[in-house]
Amino acid sequence: MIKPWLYKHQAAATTWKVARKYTLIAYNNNANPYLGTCQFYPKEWKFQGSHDASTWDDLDSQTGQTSWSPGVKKEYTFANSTGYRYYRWLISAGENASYIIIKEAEIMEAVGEGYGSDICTGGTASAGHYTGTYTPDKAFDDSIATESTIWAYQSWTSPEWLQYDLGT
Ligand SMILES: [Ca+2]
Repeated sequence: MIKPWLYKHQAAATTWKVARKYTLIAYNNNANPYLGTCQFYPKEWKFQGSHDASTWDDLDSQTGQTSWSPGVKKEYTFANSTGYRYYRWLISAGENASYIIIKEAEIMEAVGEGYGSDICTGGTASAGHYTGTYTPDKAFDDSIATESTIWAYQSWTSPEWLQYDLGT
């Protein structure tokens, strides 16, 4: 006989998503009406997965990411065979000390020969910090339409993180 608690635990584990790709739209050379030309993009980060939001496994590491163009979505793929509930970008360097900004972030699983659609839906976004109304969920709202649909942290210090909890 299968114990109910065991069955429930196994069922939950099978829903964890195995991330194999992410995309980022940063903030670079945007003509801001108040700040002028801005370069507030991340340059170095690790993409990590976790089962408990406490212990993290490194899945991807990037340095020297300085070739951001306005509105361009940068794509990163990596090897991974483990499903996680939590994923985050642990940002260790940015171009500018004034702000760190992400306009939009996506995470995908491998599907067939390619990758599926964004799995960051129905869960909970969080970050180490944010400024004003530029809350972390704005990095996952599928919009780069206006200056208000961004996650931003002013006078930021390293390390800073942007996280998505896919839920149970
Ligand atoms: Ca957004």
